[in-house]
Amino acid sequence: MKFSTKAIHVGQEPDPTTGAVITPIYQTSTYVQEGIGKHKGYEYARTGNPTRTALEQCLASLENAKYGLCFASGLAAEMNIMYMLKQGDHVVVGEDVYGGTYRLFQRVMTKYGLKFSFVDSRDLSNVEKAINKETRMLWLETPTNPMLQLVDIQAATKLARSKGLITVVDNTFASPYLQNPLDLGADIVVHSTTKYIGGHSDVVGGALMTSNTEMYEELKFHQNACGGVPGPQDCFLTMRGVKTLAVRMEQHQKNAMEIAKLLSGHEGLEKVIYPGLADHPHHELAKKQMRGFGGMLSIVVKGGQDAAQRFMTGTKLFSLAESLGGVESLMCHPSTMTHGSIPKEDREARGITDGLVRLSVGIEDVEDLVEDIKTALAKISAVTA
Ligand code: P1T
Repeated sequence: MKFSTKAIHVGQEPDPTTGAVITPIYQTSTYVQEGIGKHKGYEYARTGNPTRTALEQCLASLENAKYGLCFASGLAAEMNIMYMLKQGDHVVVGEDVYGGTYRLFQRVMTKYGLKFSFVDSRDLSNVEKAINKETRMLWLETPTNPMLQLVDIQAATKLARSKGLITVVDNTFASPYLQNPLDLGADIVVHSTTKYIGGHSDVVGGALMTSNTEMYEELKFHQNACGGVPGPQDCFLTMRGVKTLAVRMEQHQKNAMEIAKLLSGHEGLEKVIYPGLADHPHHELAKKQMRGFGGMLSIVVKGGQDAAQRFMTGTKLFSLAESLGGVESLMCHPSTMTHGSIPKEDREARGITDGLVRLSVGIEDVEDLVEDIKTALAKISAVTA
């Protein structure tokens, strides 16, 4: 079965009781048992809920995985993976990750005796050097948030496997429509479903997928034992969103390419970062491991925060807001918003300067988006000229 068909049908057979075409919201916390141990597969809704099961099966199919598990947020999914580790374990992390991921690892998990090395994973020799006898996991994001760097998943997982490490790939930016890390050797893929999978900026959620039965059993045990599960309404909304993922992603990336071309070489900008541009350092890798270049791009505005501010408040359609991947276009200022929890020095060393603006290009009519960006660009150049 092909991607769009899976998104619309897997896990979503008509409801056996009523024939409802759409999986109902099973708004219940518990299920009646006919006798001790005699039930229809569901006992208590933290452990399982049919609306959630449908979403878990659907999302697993989109990542070509055997198993899927859903959570209350992307960070709850990440936390569930952290429960696989124990005191003293070490994780090598590709350093350009979502600020909340950095905060979870560095400010929460270190309290429990886990250790993290943040390295530039574009060069895998940095990963190799950081591995020690306590290392258990390699954690990667690709493309990264917000610098849109790519990591060669196949080469990274080969290295990790040779050292006995679990490889986790956060696939939020690409979405399963554009990239399937498990097919390239990763053990676990994680998503903030709040983003492209949900797609409408109306629900927060997370998911992880794996084909490794042993890992799944452990992760499933922790999902129930630790409890960061989503409610059935949230699962319903996410499933409603995911049905159109393919058509949305096509439009997101078509629009993003147009905007990237418009921005490229503009006198008010220092840099335009989009994997679809031939001058992106990982353009060839993007063509190899992804099926498209996605809807995210970042720019560095000349003139620092003031100029970035003029650009970001000069638009009418692009709204200044955290998050990404919804149908509407958004802009964000990573150094003060999504990556504000990273110390300034570390942030700037990674290129997250005060002039950096991240764009989540929506699926509005591209002509309107182009006009909007042109107006905002005029606001920077009017001052820098
Ligand atoms: O927000 P939540 O659903 O908990 O997902 C966390 C998360 C995980 N991974 C990546 C790559 C992410 O981008 C995020 C959340 N990111 C934003 C809110 C943002 O604006 O970048």
